[in-house]
Amino acid sequence: MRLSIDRRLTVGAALLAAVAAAVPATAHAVPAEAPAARTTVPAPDLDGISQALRNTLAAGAPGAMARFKGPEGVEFRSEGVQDRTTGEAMNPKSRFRIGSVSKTFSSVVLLQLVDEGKVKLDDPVNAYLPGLLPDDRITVRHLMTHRSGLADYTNAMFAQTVPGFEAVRNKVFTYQELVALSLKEPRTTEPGVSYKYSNTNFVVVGMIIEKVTGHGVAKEYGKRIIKPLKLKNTSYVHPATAIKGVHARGYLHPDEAGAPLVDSTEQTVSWAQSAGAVISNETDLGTFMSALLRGKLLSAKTLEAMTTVTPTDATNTRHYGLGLRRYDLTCGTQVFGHTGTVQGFYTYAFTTRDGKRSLSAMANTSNRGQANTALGGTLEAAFCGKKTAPAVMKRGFAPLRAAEADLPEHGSR
Ligand code: HEL
Repeated sequence: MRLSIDRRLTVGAALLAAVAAAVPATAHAVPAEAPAARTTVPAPDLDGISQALRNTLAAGAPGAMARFKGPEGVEFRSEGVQDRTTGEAMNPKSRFRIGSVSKTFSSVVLLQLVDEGKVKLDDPVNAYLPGLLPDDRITVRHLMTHRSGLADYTNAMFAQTVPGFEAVRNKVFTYQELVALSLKEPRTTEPGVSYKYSNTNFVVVGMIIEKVTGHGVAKEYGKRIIKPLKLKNTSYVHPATAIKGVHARGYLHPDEAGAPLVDSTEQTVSWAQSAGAVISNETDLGTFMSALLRGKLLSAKTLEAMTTVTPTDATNTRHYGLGLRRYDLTCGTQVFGHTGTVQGFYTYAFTTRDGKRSLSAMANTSNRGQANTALGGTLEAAFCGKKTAPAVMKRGFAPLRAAEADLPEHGSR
């Protein structure tokens, strides 16, 4: 049966949502039936990365780029433009908004505070922020694993894409205002019971960082991550609206088919803050994820906690740890990192568990599921290499690429 792409995404998303609801809320451990990760990683398919970028453009992105670093060195690939007005080609060194990849930065800071004995993962959030949450059972770990049940206020905020964005693009929120927006809505689950992605969790993580250190997250990201790793192109920018230096412009797709793209480059990102307001570039993201998984930022104990995952949907190929995703690719390679969606920008930043191979990819568009799915193809090409024969069916792994199975690769949060 042939379905339109939009219809296929809708059907796929509905199917994933239905099966995800059936995923049991297991303890914080990898399920017993999960197969072992493959230990040898195939050589990257660099042409495959370029093809995935071209597919991203064909799906509506003005530009897209990727950086792969492995034992053989660094490779950059780019397609299309980073500025639709000037026609400037996408520059692989350019800065861009990384959205929720910022959650991994917030998690590292929080876990360093755990390493220093200043925060305990299983303490109630209210022990650090008395009276903030209406339930003393919600712990710091629940926030970081998206199991708090705190509603994601951005669902209502961006129910209508462009009006929602324009209403907040120059707005400055306090953390408390964002939490209040969440608490106006019913909670989604009992604390700890099931995974439900919510930006609110990482707004509260930012508040804990601020309370425990006495500093805003910008200072803590700087001191603990950006300076030690010499990330020259990474900064937390809030509430200033510009992306400084050489950067890609971001283009938001309106909900209405055929409507012109909205240049969404400048915004406060105040609706996200510690959940999503970092600006970076592909090199810095690769350096960051690789250093993190190599154990350069955290103790072995907190890194183990961060990389201990539970499934986020019933495909058993997508998982979440503490502010960190694990994707199990079709060839059996497991990669850790995060994805990001902020108006005008899609990001993927992933690395192998040993930190020796990393892939960062971005497209300067958003609200275009097909483009995000196509960009996700860079991961398969980078970490699974050339596809020479149909994938062998393995227990617990998706037998086909999502596109081949009529499912979105990134269909659920
Ligand atoms: S959503 C996600 C991604 N995360 C979450 C966070 C982030 N980004 C947001 O919450 C932005 C949502 C609105 C984005 C906007 C668009 O596409 O630009 N969409 C609409 O307005 C739709 N009406 C789970 C996908 C993640 O990968 O972690 O980043």
